[in-house]
Amino acid sequence: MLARLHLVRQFELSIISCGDAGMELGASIITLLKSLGKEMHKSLGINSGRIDPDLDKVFKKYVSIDPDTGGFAHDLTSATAIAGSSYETLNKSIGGILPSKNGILMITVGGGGTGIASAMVVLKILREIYQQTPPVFLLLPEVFENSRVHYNVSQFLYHTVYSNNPIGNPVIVIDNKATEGEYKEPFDVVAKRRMEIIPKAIANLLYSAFTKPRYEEYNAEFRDFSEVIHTSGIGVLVAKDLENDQGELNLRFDDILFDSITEITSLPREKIAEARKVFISILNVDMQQFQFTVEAKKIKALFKDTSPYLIFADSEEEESKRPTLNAIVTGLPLPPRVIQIMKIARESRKDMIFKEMEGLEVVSNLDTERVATLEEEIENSYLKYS
Ligand SMILES: Nc1nc2c(ncn2[C@@H]2O[C@H](COP(=O)(O)OP(=O)(O)OP(=O)(O)O)[C@@H](O)[C@H]2O)c(=O)[nH]1
Ligand SMILES: [Mg+2]
Repeated sequence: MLARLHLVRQFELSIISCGDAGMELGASIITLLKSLGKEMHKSLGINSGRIDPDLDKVFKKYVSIDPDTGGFAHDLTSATAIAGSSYETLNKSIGGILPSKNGILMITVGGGGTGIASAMVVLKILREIYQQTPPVFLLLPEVFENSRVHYNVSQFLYHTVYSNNPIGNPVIVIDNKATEGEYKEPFDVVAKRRMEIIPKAIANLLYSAFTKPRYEEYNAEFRDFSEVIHTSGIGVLVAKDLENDQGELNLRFDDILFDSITEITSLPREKIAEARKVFISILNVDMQQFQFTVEAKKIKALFKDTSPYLIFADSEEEESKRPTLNAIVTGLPLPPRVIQIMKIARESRKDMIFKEMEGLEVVSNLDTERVATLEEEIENSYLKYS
């Protein structure tokens, strides 16, 4: 195989983080990248309430859509009305943080009222004024969380991905749902762990995309990463340690990757193989050439319509150089996990949803009948895949 020339570009990333969870994720990504020697110069935090001094140090710009409220208790109706009135303020701040043509812009958000409402305004501004539809990293709620959060996330996914005329941003979902190994742990422990693992995975992926590969044959880079995260539809973020607590390595990359995506999406293997784009970074693995070649080939053979971009690299972390596999897989068939969230939202909030929709500016152009049949439609379209 002919190795192409690997160009290590200048690192240029802008991030817009909405709501408490979105800002926490964004702040950790920025801080981690800085510790890896990749400084970000353009970032915007959006929240309600006054700025948290610790976060203020991290974000270059901050907008509060309502300084007098500490949050909207996940209420999308009130948050949407207020976020909409911040259109001009947000527009000014967004104009100042956009990256150049070669840079990457990304958005982070959780399912709260402030986060989802302001993210919807941000996406509107980016599309209307700047003709951009950057990727959104969306934190999905655990199944027993407040139904409002499920409703917010459903609304967001509907408008960005599933409606007849979607805004069109790729949505890369990251999940609060406990994995098999986590079911016995309390939710706050799992939730806290997510806030550590997710930013770390995103930082690692970005770091890899902008760094020199260890092997020239597996030399995924910035433009591949950019292509993958800009592929429309639903994507997932994979974050796996390859070493267990006893220091044993698991090098079955294909199983690790597929099991992890199955856990997040509930999609079966053959459906995951239909993903349109895949970027995989394997960091800090020290192994014989023939082994990684075999493993890499296995991964490449597993995806039907795409050949994954793959990079083996070393991080510049000072303390622990843990072997890790991180990936972003985009353009997936409709994940059952998304249907589950829409179902929870609909079952518990059907009446509320219709009442709320009457007052919602952002969704006022929604066809209510269509929303009512959305779940059924989605299930039917899912049948194709099951
Ligand atoms: N894993 C994890 N998830 C969190 C955490 N905080 C919030 N979330 C997720 O984000 C959702 C709530 O979003 P927030 O970001 O707190 O809400 P907000 O955007 O500030 O909006 P308000 O409702 O107005 O406060 C929760 O239902 C969780 O799913 C956290 O510390 N860890
Ligand atoms: Mg909040």
